[in-house]
Amino acid sequence: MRNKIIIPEGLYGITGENFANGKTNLECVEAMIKGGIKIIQYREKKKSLGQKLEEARVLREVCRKNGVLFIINDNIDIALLVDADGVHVGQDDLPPSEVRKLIGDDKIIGLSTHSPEQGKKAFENPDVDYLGVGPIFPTTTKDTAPVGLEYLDFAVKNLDIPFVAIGGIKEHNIDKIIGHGAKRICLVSDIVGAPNIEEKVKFLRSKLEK
Ligand code: 3NM
Repeated sequence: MRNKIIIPEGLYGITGENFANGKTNLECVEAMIKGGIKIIQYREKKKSLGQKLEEARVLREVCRKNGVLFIINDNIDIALLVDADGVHVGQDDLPPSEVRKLIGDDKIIGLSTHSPEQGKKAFENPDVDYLGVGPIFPTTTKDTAPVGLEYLDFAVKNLDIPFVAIGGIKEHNIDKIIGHGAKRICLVSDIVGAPNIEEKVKFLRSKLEK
């Protein structure tokens, strides 16, 4: 059953320690929460599983204390161990229907999609709770070619499922994304790389969450 947990509209936060100018994932997450972000994904490609588990445990508690949803990127094992609210997987990870068997009906499954075909397939899969739609613009945060605004337009028009616009979105182009109809937007490097993350999040939210 889809949408047993509401995916909040507004900003969707993702960790990105490599872009955080020396700040830790914990510092970034605390600042994002102070700024008012209601959903955070722990995405960490470089650390060992043990390090990720330890970090995720701490972040999970910070999110829980603040009523913020906590999603784990890729690692279903870690999501289960820390009792995360859900997992976010990509096209090359385990299929959502298999992930569902592992994490159960009460958890959120997000899936990255990069084309109308992928989006439509995900929309038709009841095990997928929300989509990532992107990368809209070029990004150095992920090694995937940009798909442009066309796929966002397709998603707004055809995919009646919560989705997060992502990829190369910054303060200077977020108005365009909002104008095209996205209700949930993720900026990774622009947020974690900001000198004052809390203020940055508050400013971006004032544009998006009216
Ligand atoms: N997923 P930034 S693009 C993590 O299109 C991620 O699925 C994407 O980082 C997708 O805001 C992306 O720094 C990176 O461009 C987004």
